[in-house]
Amino acid sequence: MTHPDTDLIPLPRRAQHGPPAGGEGTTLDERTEIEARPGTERVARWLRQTVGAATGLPLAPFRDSGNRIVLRLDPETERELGPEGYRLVTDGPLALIEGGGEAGLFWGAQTLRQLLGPDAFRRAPTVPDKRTWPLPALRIEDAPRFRWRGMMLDVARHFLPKDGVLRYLDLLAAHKLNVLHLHLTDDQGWRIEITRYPKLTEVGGWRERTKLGHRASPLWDERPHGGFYTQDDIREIVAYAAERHITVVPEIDIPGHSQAAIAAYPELGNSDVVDTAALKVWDTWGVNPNVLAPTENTLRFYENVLEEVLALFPAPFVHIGGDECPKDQWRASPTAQARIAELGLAGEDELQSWFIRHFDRWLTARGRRLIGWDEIIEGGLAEGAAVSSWRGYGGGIAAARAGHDVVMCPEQQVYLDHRQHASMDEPVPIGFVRTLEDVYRFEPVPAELSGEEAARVLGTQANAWSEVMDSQQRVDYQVFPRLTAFAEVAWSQLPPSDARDYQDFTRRMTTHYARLDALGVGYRPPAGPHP
Ligand code: TNX
Repeated sequence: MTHPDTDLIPLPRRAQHGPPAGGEGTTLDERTEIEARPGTERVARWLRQTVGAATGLPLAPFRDSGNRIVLRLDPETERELGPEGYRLVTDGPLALIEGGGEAGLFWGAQTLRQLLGPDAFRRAPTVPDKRTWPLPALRIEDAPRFRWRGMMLDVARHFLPKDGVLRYLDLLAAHKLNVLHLHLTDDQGWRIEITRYPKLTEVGGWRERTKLGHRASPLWDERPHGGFYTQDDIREIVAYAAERHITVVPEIDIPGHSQAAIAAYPELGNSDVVDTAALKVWDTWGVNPNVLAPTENTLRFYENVLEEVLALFPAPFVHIGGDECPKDQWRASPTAQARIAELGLAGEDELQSWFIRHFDRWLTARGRRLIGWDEIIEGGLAEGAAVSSWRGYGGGIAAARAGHDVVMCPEQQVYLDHRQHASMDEPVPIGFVRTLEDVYRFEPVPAELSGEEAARVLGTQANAWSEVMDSQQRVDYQVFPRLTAFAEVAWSQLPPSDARDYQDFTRRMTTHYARLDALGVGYRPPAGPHP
């Protein structure tokens, strides 16, 4: 499999080392040029910007040096390994990367960076007289197991400024992950500028105070918290992601988790049951009773919101949440009950489906697809909808059997807000204990699915909820190194859980920690929190 001096993560599908299979190896130096064949210029630019900055090498466009990195798109690679597949060969003066598509080529460039050693992950050279950067002799053929390899960042509970999001896009790319799901709205904050409804961010983007620690904590910080992305910020995030072959999936959560929107526009709430004009952006955690009113006005409002969202995000999928929507207000509300009667629905669960189905049709008519948390199955799932299975595997299994696409993200396995160790010294001592090894042994496709059903599993996603992650430092600590193990699960063809070679993974992690150090990632140290 891999070789001690490469320690690639995620593991490639096939790697052969040393001559004759891999040729002699290649050394990058001041004369090394990049020969970018048609369609590969963006990857050449990325190499120049990152590897060029770290090494101080010019990596100039090809003229005729003889010593070069060749980038090309290759139809045969695409046939054999798909658009995200690549081959990488180092052979004397040539380091050749062939991509099935531009994405495959980009993942090949990520592998090349790992082969150069941890210092290739810095932003400037640290050894000024280091003039040569050897690549070992090898031949790699590689392609991902899943096409949805994602991470969700909850920027609603604690806002992560734009720079933090761009930094995470770089970290995802370094791990060959290709989906960033942005949880943009929740009870505690609305984080995306909507020009038609400015109060969503003026009012909904800020709260007066924040519950400290988990929801049972008796303390608040008594300081305002907030922030949001302007539409230009979003355009920048989406373009930066696209250059890294990452799709940004926006989430606008309905009909629950909506108190920040109701605080901004009280008519969105069930004002015949509660005084919605008195509601503020929520300062506590948990499941919130203040949900959207099932009115035409609410539908039009969110259509207008989504209109702006679609213009900003080219992703084929739009996430509409659908999770944790308590039905008590609908039960008590004459308006909601009248709506149930008028639509001939059996009850409040069907009212939730009515919301979801409406937006499924609305998105489908605009060439997009709806994805939602697994609660959207209850009361009947809209036709083309896909499901994020979070309450374990059950929702995903049911959805796959009913012919729906699924992204597996069971909270018991891949919720990165949950603690990594039983010790009370953990900075975030909440949830299930899920260690690095637990994540490494996570299997996204349940054995009980048939082949056809299993093909409905688009992939998998790790979710970083941010109730207790109030800074980039905390996010790094919770997310890493577990995201590294997750990335290998999402990309590599690993044996079944029990047979996975965790020891080999931890051996390769020794090198990978040095890469994360060079990138400035504040991961949880293997020995536990620092005193
Ligand atoms: C459940 S996952 C939630 C989130 C919380 C998370 C905390 C999901 C769809 N809902 O609102 O942040 O648990 O782990």
